[in-house]
Amino acid sequence: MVRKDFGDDFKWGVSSAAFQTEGACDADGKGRSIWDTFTARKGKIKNGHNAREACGFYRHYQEDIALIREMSIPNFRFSLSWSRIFPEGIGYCNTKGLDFYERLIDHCLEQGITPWVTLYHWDLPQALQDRGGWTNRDILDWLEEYSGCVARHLGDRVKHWMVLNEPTVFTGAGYFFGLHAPGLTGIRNFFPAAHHAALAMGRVGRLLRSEVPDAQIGSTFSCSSIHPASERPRDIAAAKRADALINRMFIEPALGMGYPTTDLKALGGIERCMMAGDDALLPFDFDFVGIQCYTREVVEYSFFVPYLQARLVPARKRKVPLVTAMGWEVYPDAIYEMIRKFSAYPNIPDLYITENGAAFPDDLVDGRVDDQLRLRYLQTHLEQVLRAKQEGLDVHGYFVWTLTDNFEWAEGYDARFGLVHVDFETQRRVIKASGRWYGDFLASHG
Ligand code: GCO
Repeated sequence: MVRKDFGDDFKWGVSSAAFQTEGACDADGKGRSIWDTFTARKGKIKNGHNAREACGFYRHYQEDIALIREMSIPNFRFSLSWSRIFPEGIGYCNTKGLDFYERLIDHCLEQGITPWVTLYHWDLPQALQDRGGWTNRDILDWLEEYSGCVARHLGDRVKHWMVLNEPTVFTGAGYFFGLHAPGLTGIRNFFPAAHHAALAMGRVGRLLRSEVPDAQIGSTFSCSSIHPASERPRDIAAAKRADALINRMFIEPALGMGYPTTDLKALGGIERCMMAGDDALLPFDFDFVGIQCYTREVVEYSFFVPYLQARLVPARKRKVPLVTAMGWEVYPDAIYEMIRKFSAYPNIPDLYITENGAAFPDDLVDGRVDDQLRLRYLQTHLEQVLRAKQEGLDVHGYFVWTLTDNFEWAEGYDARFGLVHVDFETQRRVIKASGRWYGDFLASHG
């Protein structure tokens, strides 16, 4: 497998997110986000870690862009911190915060790296959460104010935009399970948050299209290949419900198909959050869809799980040959299966893999990290992307998650996903063997 096999137009990149990397949590007038609040709460993050410093990307961005260049990676996906730009979420715009992104984007472009910007990667301004956050329909206006401002300032240079990162995860983990910020639980919070997130994609998509008419506009979706635990009809039906929730709930309304309520009756509740005319506001003709796939899930029927009546059988219990530090099964076919699944939608726009990667425990020995498991993970997943491409499926790019080891949400700093190792005491960076491999792969034109 060589780079050329993917074609000359295929977009290669690496992805990251503001809260996980920037640190500088109150520098230059930045406001607090729900993740600043959540990480300060006892028992929410493994080992009590927080992201006040993270990888110090706010100060080290030039060094990190030099690493991207060193690895010959042509595209860099990162997110903007809303509360850096609007400390209170709306109203006063903090030019120092905006200036940081101006510098970052200019520096990318000077170095020949194309910036891909995610508007919302989970760090909602706390001031807006105090007014209900995603459960309040006003979020659509708030998000529009912020997005319009950044599109007007950065749209002359940024031509690839993503509205949301993984709505399933931030509404599910943040507003149903309480495992992520803002730590709310129950369908009372989840359904309105989810419906507003679904509406946000269309609302902001239309805004970006008018502010930056020559931009490519997308949004990103988490997905996992879903396999029933057995051939028993009740496991097959359980897998179908899990698929509706995990893979279909946000992409289908965006494509104009509505929520997948036929296969997951419990989702009916979300329709009670709908106002007259919402049906027409949910769809948007995105230029691209980012799919983010790491693993598969095996699903069995469970009487005890409310609403879903299904549960995921943990990889460790299934005795699979290899799991990552997140406890996720290494199952490269999943990414192929997901490209197939998304390609099958009749009106699907261009597909990109906007995230794929793996956390493994790394050892820094004599200034090197020989992370063969991660290297192999990336190779085998890319082979599956190539397989999809060779079968004529429409996939246009691949972005590794992630550039540097960083703050992995509730897992803190233990789960290292980077192509680049970070010593969080000294902020020293070392390109791992996997990063060297990716760099050599990209530099050799086959
Ligand atoms: C996510 C994010 C990333 C994660 C990555 C590994 O979707 O969870 O986009 O922020 O760090 O997926 O879990």
